[in-house]
This record gives sequence, structure tokens and C-alpha cells, in this order.
Amino acid sequence: MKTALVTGISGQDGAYLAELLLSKGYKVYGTYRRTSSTNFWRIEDVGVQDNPNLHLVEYDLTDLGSSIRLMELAQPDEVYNLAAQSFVGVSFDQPATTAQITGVGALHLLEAIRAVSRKTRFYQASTSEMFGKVQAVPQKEDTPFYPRSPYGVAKLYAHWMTVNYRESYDIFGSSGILFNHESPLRGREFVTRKITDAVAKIKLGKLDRLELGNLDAKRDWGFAKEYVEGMWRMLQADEPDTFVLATNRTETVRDFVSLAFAAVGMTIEWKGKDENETGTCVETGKIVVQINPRFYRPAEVELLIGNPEKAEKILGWKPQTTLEELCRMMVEADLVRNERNASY
Ligand code: NDP
Ligand code: GDR
Repeated sequence: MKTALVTGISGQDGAYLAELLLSKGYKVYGTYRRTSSTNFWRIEDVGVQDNPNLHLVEYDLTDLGSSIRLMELAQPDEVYNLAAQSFVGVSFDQPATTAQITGVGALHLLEAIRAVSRKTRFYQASTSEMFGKVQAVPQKEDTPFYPRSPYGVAKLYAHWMTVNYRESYDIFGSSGILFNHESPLRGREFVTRKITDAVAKIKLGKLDRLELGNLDAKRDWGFAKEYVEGMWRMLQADEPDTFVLATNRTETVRDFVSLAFAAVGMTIEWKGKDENETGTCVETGKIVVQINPRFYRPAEVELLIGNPEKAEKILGWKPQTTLEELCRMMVEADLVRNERNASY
């Protein structure tokens, strides 16, 4: 039986990855942070919370000693470092915390592997945010980086540390440059889930308007459940490497809003520009979307679109779910939750 250590088990990807690894017969150590109230709704949602092969361990990525003890306890064959302060918007307000968790946190795990067991394979959750102000379209593994947020800068540090430990100490460290991936388990602060949750509430008469920031930003959105499969494949490969996972399709935030309303039979007509832009529901004549500059970022990543050819060639990984299917799946889940008044 193989053993895996997954940091950030309470997050979106942590839940899907735990489900995948347990289904493959792994023993899984999943780490969570101490908080005043626990946050296990996602592992409950995927139905693994009572699996006897899942061991939940309290852990904070910012603590080096704790990282070493964690490695001694779990003696894992594979480590998946998913834990992070992962919200780009917050990283502008909390840049130092983001650097400690998202950047130096990865170094703590690499140091723990170096000290305790160099045979352990390591996956680093890198991100398309490292491309930031993009230098080429579409982006791939050798596209130059230009991060545009403290989050992107912190992730770039962790990415290069993974490469450096691979080259310096022969540690099997792979870095997955994953483009945005979404699901019904996405946190509600991220734009897709914020939209699908609001659309469900508007449809049910529980909300009048959805307030958003930059509608022109373009993202390459895929389905999270498929992306964790790619993470696993990276650690089964013959050699450690860096891989892009993406769909090679990009759409604006505005397009995603229109798709989400279409999923509940509402058509949106867009009027005005910039801060004065609004979205009106053709069927009811009501304004249902407006801009709130509070959601603008000090520096924006305008366009992301990834080329996943290398992952397909070497790992046999390919995205399957279309954006329309993904958006509908999220809206339907949010309709059910809002009918039940669920808190997540
Ligand atoms: P989430 O925000 O859903 O999950 C992040 C996880 O990290 C949570 O379990 C969180 O715990 C945990 N965490 C935060 N701070 C600490 C800390 N100091 N010590 C230990 N754990 C901590 O992210 P996703 O699941 O969406 O993403 C997984 C990883 O992939 C992240 O590193 C993210 O940056 C990266 N990524 C995500 C992409 C995406 O589109 N989803 C794309 C590319 C990269 P808690 O529940 O207590 O907050
Ligand atoms: P992102 O995701 O920054 O790409 O990071 P997010 O969904 O937060 O933003 C996507 C784009 O939408 C624009 N936007 C808004 N965003 C939010 N959150 N709220 C709004 O109201 C809003 N209005 C417009 C943003 O400006 C942005 O352009 C995600 C995270 O999961 C990271 O951890 C991960 O590394 C990257 O994806 C790839």
C-alpha cells in the first residue's frame, strides 16, 4: 500500500485528490489547520471523511519543525503540496502572510524531505498566475514568467525551489502549472463560484444583483476533478518535470456570467462600459449584474490560455469537460444548496 501526504485537504483540490488516492488504495495523510471551527464540508461532500485509510493531521505550513515531524510521522511515498493562501485578491492586502504560506511553506516541505527521506516524491501546486502579464499566447512550460500579484510572486518562489531541489539533491520534485480549475467545491470568493452561487440565488428570488469587478479578464477554466488526476500522473512519471494543465480555451468573466444565467433560462444583455457596465435580464427587464470597483485588483492578469500538449504527450492527460458542462454543473449544485439554505 502506497502512502501519500496531502497538504490542504480541506480545500477544493485536496478533497478531490483524497478521493482519487483512496480509490487507488493509498493510505492518505491529509493536513488541516487548527481553526476555531473545523472546515471539512468538502471531504464530507466527496464522501471520504470516514474512510479508514484517511488520517487527518493538524499542520501549519509555516512551521518548519512541524513539517519535519509530519514527514517522520507519515513516511510518505508521495507528497502533494496543495496548501496555500490561494486567493489572489487577498494577497495584495496580506503580502507577507502570503509569502510565508504560499512561498516559504513549500520550502519547509522540501527541507523536510531532504532531511527525512529523499526517496519521497513531491508535487508542487504551481499556477498560471506565474505567467501574469503574459509574454506569449498560449502559455506553455517555457513561456517566461511575469507574476502580477504577491500570490504569483510567492508561487514562483516555490516553483523555482522545487526545480532547485530537483537539480541540487536529486529529489523527485514536479511542478504542475495548473490553469484555473473549478467545481461545485470551489470557494465562494473565487469568481466562477461567486457567479454560480449568485445566479442560483437570483433565480430563487433570494438576491437582486450580482456585483463584480473586471469583466474583461480572460481565463482558461477546467474541471478540478480532472486536474487532480494530472497531479497524480506527474508523480507516476519516469522523471520529475514541469507540466502545464489547461484546456487551451479562454473566455471572459462576462462570458461566464452569461453562460451561468443561460443555465437557468435567463438571457443577459450587456450595456455601458467599465464601471457603468450592467447586465440586464431580457426575460424580466431587471438589472442583475453591476460593477463594484471594490473587486478590481491593483494589477490584473488580463489573459490566460494554456497549452497542455506536453502533459498529453508524456502523461496521457487531457481535459474532458467543456466550460458549458462545468458551468451548468456548478449552477445546478448551487441551486440545490440555496434551496436548502446550506452555508457553503
Ligand atoms: P483552496 O483555497 O481551496 O485550498 C487551500 C488549502 O490550503 C486549504 O485546505 C487551506 O486550509 C490550506 N491552507 C491555507 N493556509 C495554510 C497554512 N498556513 N497551513 C496549512 N494549510 C493551509 O485551494 P485549491 O484547492 O483551489 O488549490 C489547491 C492549490 O493549488 C493551492 O496551492 C492553489 O494556490 C493552487 N492552484 C489552484 C488553482 C485553481 O484554479 N484552483 C490553479 C493553480 C494553482 P483552510 O481550509 O483551513 O483555509
Ligand atoms: P484567479 O481567480 O485570480 O484567476 O486565481 P478568481 O476567480 O479570483 O479571479 C478570476 C478573474 O475574475 C476577475 N473578477 C473577479 N474575481 C473575484 N474573485 N471576484 C470578483 O468579484 C471578480 N470580478 C472580476 C478577477 O479580477 C480575475 O481576473 C485563481 C486561484 O484559484 C489561484 O489560487 C490560482 O492559482 C489561479 O486561479 C490559477
